[in-house]
Amino acid sequence: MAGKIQSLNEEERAHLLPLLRNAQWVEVVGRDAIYKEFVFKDFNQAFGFMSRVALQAEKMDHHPEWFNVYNKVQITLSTHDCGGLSQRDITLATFIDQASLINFL
Ligand code: H2B
Repeated sequence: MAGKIQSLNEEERAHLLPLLRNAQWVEVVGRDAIYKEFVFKDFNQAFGFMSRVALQAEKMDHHPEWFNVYNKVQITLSTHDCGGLSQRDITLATFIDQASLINFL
């Protein structure tokens, strides 16, 4: 493992959490994590999205907690190695938001 991953500090949170909220990510109650629900046209689009996210997650060695039924994908991001939100969650959330738009280009 490449060094101990740090939880986001107060300054980083003050800056980043409003931006994430603007992008429809919400803070999970009772846990240092963020959550967002994605709805696609059908299962094919949802699973295409999940495939892109899965490849990126594996590349980053940072994995989402997620749940899929048909066209809906619910995602929770947190860093188990630090017991809360880290920069890796922000990086993955940014990728996920980009990946979710591909069907609409
Ligand atoms: N994913 C997430 N979301 N948080 C982690 O702390 C994490 C991970 N750690 N994927 C990685 C794998 C770690 O367990 C392995 C051993 O590198």
